[in-house]
Order: sequence, then C-alpha cells, then structure tokens
Amino acid sequence: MILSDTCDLENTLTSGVTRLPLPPAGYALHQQRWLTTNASHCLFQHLQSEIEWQQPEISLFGRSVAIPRLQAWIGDSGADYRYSGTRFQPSAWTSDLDALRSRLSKELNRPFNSVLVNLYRDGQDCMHWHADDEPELGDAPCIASVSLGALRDFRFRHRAGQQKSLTLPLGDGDLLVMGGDCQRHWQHCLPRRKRVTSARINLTFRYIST
Ligand SMILES: O=C(O)CCC(=O)C(=O)O
Repeated sequence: MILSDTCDLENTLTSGVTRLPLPPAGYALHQQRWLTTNASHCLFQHLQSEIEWQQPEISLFGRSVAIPRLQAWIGDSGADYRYSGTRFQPSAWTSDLDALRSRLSKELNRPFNSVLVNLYRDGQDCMHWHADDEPELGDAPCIASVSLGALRDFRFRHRAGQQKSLTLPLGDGDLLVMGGDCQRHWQHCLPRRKRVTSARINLTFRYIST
C-alpha cells in the first residue's frame, strides 16, 4: 500500500523528481523548481507583505521560548493545530495560497486543508529537530512543502539514531513531499546557517482531521 502510494505520487509529479527512501517505509520526493522563478518571486513578495506574521512562544523543556522564525497558520475553518503545547486556529486562505493548495491537491491527488507559512528572516532563523506527528495529522501524513527565496539545508535523521542523517538543500521554487511512515521514524530540521543573509519562506501544506 505504502509502496504503491509512493509510486502514485511520483507519477503525478512531472519529470525531475528525486526520491529519497526513508526506511522502513517512509520517503521524500524532491522536485527542484516546481514553481518558476517568476511565480516564486511574486508569491514571496505577496506573502512577505500580506501575511500577519507572528512569533509565538512554545514550551521547550518546560520553558517558554519564542520560536526562531515568524509564522502563520492558514486553513479551512476548524483545522486547528496543536504544536508544542500551543493551539493555533487558522486564518483564512489568501487567494494565492488557495490556488497553490488546489494545484498541489490535483498534482498529488491528496487533500490539503491547511498550511503552515514560515518566514526565516535570515540564516539565524531556524527550526529544531522534530517530526510532524501530531495525532490530528493521522498515521502516515502526506506533507507538501514549497520553498521560496534563500537556499537552505534541510536535514533528516532517523529517530533511533542508527542511520546517518541526510542533508537536502532546498532552493527557490522547490517542492518536497514527505510521505509514508516518514514522520514516525524520522525527524527533520532546518539548521542555522550564519552565511545566509537573505530570507526564505516555506509553506507546509497538511491535512488536519477536524
Ligand atoms: O522550513 C522548512 O523547510 C521546514 C519547516 C518545518 O519542518 C515545519 O514547520 O514543521
């Protein structure tokens, strides 16, 4: 089931997809330049100025800390998301994000009812090791991640720590799809990179059970 699920996804995307196996039954599919330079540039400008960016505090090892990036949670009404002890209620879709959600749903043949929009202002902003494994995402969530702007390294590591970590540079307009049981056995992060001086926006489209 999971294997045929992977094949379906690969077949629905156009050419140039790299498949990273994440054993035992997870995978990541990477397509460079899924969005054209012009489309990703326009979307970046639109999001940077139109989104109501927030910097929420989360609970980390019992302490309340501001997350090291700005973000916004957008989605259908009722698609609430709990993350590190905080509950986020969605803001309404912008027309551009809704159009992107429709394109992804069509190309991947998957429903998406929400998107976490992240702004990394420069290489000092980052995201620590975690898995997108909240119960409302279901057992084997399909997460579609679109990157805009600065090139940043995205890393995977196996939770049991017995396998090497993998680094995948994500560039402007790239699409990364994580599926199968990837979130159960693997964590991911976006490390700090001091040499990066420009901004990156990342969109992770998800389906939340409501
Ligand atoms: O910025 C990214 O590429 C990943 C973001 C992420 O993993 C998350 O927000 O859960």
